[in-house]
Amino acid sequence: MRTLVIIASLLFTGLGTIAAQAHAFLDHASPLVGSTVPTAPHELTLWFTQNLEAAFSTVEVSDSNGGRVDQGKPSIRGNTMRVGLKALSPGTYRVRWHVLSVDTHTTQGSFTFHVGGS
Ligand SMILES: [Cu+2]
Repeated sequence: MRTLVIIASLLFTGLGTIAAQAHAFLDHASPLVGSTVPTAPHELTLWFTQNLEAAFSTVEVSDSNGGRVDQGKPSIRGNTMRVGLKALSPGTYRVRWHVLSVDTHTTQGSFTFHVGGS
């Protein structure tokens, strides 16, 4: 009987570990990751797999020269992060995000999107 209890508690510990590994990863973005958009977007939106802690979650968008083209502080609501964009000329832009999810884990990543020319 005691053995059973120990096995059961090990199983629960194992499950807890698996659940805690579900960090906030990027689910999808607008503009889409790696996409080419015909017209310059006025806003970048990121959707994550978990809710975010707004105070510790940031995003930066930069042009091919490394200049910031985002409007600064993102607005965060639940699992969604939005930031306004300056007027973008045709070119490639890099998005770098760094977030703290409500399970207290930090994750980060980056991707590019392209604004097409005429
Ligand atoms: Cu996590």
